[in-house]
Amino acid sequence: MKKTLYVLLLTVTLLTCEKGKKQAYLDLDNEKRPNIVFIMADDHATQAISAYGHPIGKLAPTPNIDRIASEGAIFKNNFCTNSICGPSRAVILTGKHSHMNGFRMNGDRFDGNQQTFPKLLQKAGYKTAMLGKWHLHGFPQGFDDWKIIQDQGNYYNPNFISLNRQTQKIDTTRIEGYATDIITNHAIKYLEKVKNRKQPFMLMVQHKAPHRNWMPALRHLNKYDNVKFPVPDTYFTNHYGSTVSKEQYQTVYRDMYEGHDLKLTKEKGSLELAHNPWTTDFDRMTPEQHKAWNKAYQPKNDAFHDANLSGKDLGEWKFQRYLQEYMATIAALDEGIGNILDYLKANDLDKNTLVVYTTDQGFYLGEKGWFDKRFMYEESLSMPLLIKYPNVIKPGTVVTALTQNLDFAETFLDFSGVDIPKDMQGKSLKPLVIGKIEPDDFRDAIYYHYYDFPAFHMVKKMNGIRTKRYKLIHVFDDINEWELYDLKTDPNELHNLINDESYDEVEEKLRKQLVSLQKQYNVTEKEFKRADKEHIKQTYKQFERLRGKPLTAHEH
Ligand code: SGN
Ligand code: CA
Repeated sequence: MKKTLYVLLLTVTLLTCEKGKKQAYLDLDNEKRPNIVFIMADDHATQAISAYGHPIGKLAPTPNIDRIASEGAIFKNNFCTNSICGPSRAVILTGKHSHMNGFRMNGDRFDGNQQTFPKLLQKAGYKTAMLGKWHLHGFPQGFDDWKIIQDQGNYYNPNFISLNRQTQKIDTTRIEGYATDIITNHAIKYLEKVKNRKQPFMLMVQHKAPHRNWMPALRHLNKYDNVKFPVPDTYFTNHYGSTVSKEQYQTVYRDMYEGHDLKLTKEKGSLELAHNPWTTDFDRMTPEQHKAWNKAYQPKNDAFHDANLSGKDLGEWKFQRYLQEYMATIAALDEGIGNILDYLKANDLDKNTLVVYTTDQGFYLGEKGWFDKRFMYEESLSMPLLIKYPNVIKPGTVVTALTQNLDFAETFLDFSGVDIPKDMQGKSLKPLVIGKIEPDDFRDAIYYHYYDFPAFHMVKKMNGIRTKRYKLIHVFDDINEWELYDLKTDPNELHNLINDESYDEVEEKLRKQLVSLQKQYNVTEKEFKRADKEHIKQTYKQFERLRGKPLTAHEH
């Protein structure tokens, strides 16, 4: 009897403790459905977010983005399925790989009639809104409110497109100001509108920043002029062992257009931009904005002309100008996120709102000599992901499991108590962030598939698999080459081990895993279609011509 009583008492105590613990961080059952604020940048590298601890991020901190990590969770192994803008957005909306949602590369058109998580949330009673960069062509569906920037959009005085509810016609309006600030203001206005509603809301805030060609806000034009960013060890490299790496057109010191990308002038004393192959924001600026720009840039451009750099010095100078502008463009983004977080808190919305920060894919900040994305190497495969949801996600949570943008839709549905459709291909991250599943039990490997060739930067089509330790890449268009990397011994992916016999067993296992993932995700032969040879040749020529003549002769 005594013993039974003891066991009963123990059980009750354990249950109470377990319940207490659950109430603190684990149990959502009694919670109201959360609002969701999904904030997404464009091309924001993890190296450039101080919460990720990279030396670049430390030199140009992002304190507001970091708040999401310190108040919630940071994902250390989050990856995209296809490292390019439109496709990543389509994967996020649908929870399906590119070949299943039909948006394989930027030129494609998103079939807006298909199932997306905003539509499912809307059906479940959420108010939904989409503000900022859409980049899927066509107009957003599944949103009660939307206002999007036209195509890639502009940093200065951008055009916004929205639906006029009265006339049912599309309105295009030029809004004066800086894109990041305008999008932030739209977001805050939206929060103001919905804050007292009973219905939960899901707001997508999608910035243009820090997409090429990097243009900071006027108040930040000189922000990092005196900061010297660390030049990556791999900045000057001959890409031994990787043809696809050799044949790209995204090398900082060869492919950045002097005027367009680096904002250099033709010569000392001149205000006229050097090589600038297509029109940019400068044509949209008001005379006052242009004046402020020139005032900030002319002294530094003149100093550049005086220095008369060449060779590696010029290459390193270009790296500094690139990083200074890229990081200064991020400054307004971080401020805007701070404003949104402050607004949520001041209006008592923070407790019941899940805030997410991410971007469409990773980006090179000079690693391997590059800018842009597309490759399956770490810098462009990785995606930042930070999530906070007070009282549910424990502050300071670090998630090391292999996760993907493929999982976002499922995660939002799960947190909102909406059934995850069977045809979605990712997995909810909810059990991971609330500590209900061990990182190693979540997923063994991720699948990657890139299609956008021949196109900007000439990165050939490739697919592959990444496990916790290894990466196997198959470049299947133009050439037919396999690459194998051991991320533990070679984190910079400089030594292709595909012909190293000591890795034969690893390779065999990875090839099998790749085949099985392709089966699991329904990847058929059709996805390996190669481009026409003549078309490839002509596109190489077209981009070769666009490279223009560098200001000072330099070769590497
Ligand atoms: C533009 C950029 C490219 C970039 C693509 C795709 N050139 O064409 O550098 O790779 O967008 O970017 S630019 O000089 O016009 O900026 S994406 O993020 O939209 O996929
Ligand atoms: Ca992008």
